[in-house]
Amino acid sequence: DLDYDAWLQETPLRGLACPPPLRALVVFGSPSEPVLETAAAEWTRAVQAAFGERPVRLQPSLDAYPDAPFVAMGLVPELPLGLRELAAKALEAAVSDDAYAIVSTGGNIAVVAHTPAGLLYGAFHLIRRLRLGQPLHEPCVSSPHNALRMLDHWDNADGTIERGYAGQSLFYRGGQIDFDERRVADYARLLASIGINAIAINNVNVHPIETRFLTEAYLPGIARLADIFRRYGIRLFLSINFASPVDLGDLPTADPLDARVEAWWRAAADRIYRHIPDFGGFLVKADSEFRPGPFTYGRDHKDGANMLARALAPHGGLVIWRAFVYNCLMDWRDRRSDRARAAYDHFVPLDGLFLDNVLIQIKHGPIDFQVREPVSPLFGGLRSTNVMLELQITQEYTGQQRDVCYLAPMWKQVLDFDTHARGEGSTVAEIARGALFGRPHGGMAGVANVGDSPNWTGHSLAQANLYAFGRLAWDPSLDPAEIAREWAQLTYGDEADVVRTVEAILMASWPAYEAYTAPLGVGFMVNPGHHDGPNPEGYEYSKWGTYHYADWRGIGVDRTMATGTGFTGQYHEPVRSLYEHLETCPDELLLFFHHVPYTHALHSGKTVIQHIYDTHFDGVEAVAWMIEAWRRLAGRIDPVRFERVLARLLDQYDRAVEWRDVINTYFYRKCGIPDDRGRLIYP
Ligand code: BDP
Repeated sequence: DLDYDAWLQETPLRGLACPPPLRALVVFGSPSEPVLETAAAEWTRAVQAAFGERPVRLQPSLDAYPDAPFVAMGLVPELPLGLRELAAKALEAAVSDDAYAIVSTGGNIAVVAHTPAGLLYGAFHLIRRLRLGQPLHEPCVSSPHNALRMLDHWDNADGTIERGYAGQSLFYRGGQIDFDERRVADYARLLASIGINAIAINNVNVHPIETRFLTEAYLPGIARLADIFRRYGIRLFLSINFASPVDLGDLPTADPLDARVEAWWRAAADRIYRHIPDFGGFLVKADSEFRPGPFTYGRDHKDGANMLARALAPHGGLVIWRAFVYNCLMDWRDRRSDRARAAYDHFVPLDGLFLDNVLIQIKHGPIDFQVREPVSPLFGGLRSTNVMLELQITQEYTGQQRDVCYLAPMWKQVLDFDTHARGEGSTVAEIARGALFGRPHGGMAGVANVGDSPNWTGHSLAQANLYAFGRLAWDPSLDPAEIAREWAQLTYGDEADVVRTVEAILMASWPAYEAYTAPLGVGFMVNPGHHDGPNPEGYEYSKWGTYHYADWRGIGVDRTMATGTGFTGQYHEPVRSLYEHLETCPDELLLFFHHVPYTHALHSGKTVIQHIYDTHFDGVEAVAWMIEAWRRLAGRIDPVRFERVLARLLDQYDRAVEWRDVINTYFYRKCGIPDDRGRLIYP
């Protein structure tokens, strides 16, 4: 199954002879360094796959170059003198330990870095060039934008995955740490190849079994997982249950200011580090959606996070504390209570009070991973606190990996969004990495979209989302279309028409999904619980705070300062005014910020209701086009992969039709305004 190799295909490169330097490999560095060995092994494997020839491993020597041309991989201090100077110079400007450079000397190619991890990323870069047919010799230097490039797994010990659409967990079965070592290693190499360097291996909703992960019963198994990821430069994190001291039966309280509780967590941290010396730290969902937290004891998030941070600090561990905190028992009749406000309202008053090894992980939007949301104003609100951007790679609200929905263009908009927190240029990308406010920690986390299905992600095209997440976490300046192209070529080979078509399908997919689902930023309208498929009032009269307020006159949530919930006031100017006023609010977010009559004219010139009708028809047409485009690739993609995607696209068509008809009919019946193209018939 070629899907298993994802973007690291091992098919021979047709019609190419092995370039001479690729016939030999010389590694400069301590041979006992596992990540360095991984780098060498990956390169060797890639060359062998491409040319059927295994590079000869030459013995490094500090005074003489080998006679034959070669590829070198080396840590700067271990390099022979001339090369060392060249390498040091190339890496001069690179601040990160994970940076690498490619330098070329007299026909040879050298991948150089300050750390083994840097070499691993450099090796994968060279592999990418090889598979993309790019010049191998070209000098370059690359340094990751984000220090933390992390995946959050929402895997449960029983093997299920919360919001998982690609089978069962790769790590657990039946309440035990139980995994296929080869599979996990193959997963780790996929992640390393896109620069991922951290992984939280269990769900943020921590159940009784995973609470026991902190005990001797589970730590040896977790340490075996950590061993595998370590070889690929990936540090392991655990999601923890804030009430662990109570739930494990050790203490009567989990009050963060109780000395016994702090001592308990210190002991827990010490125990973990005995098993996993490079353990990353804790990921915490507290006081959110019925999870326990410091509020139970009249304490706040700072008290909770700092207590855990003190336990981890002696070992260099981090606390990643989620900002996804809101009252999930809201009252829809109270227009002033607005879930969108919650994260900012909770965390901004605590700015500056968190310890230096705490990061606040913020979902990109203020609500919950909808197909369209504004960027969370909390990014511009915290100045003296480490933050991290949380994205959802798993397609909970974007088609559940039955529909294709390439999310990189959405993420790119988030990263480029200018908060104006320190004037123009205060982008989320600069804030998340910690640079804008000079913070010691920062990064990006994505909720993983993989499971044990043979192609990792259920929908093969959803692999592109995982790939793009890693590439953007490394370099947010990359263009999503280019990433799509790169992914398509690495995955399906270099036939131009195939690459172009796959890129076009991917790039059309998010707009299409948005078109046939909830309109104009209003969100939700999904079936409660599993969050898939249309249900216009599924959440309208429930407690979760996700309302659209549609009645016979109009729709949308008034979040203005003038007449609404005041949410717009959480943004800096000029963003605040942009969203506050109907005249300037971008169409795609209109219903997120304003309640308007169906006859309100958009900037596009259409009325809201006609826009809804039209986009829903257009969205279905877009899926029909994707099917046609994919079908034209028959015979040019291997049949297994071709049919698998085709089946998903055909299913998507039916789903899009259902969305279209349910949403359009709903609004038609609400307002009675006919479609000006006569496509709706009142039953
Ligand atoms: C929501 C999911 C829920 C998660 C929650 C979270 O529906 O399963 O537990 O987010 O992020 O999107 O904590």
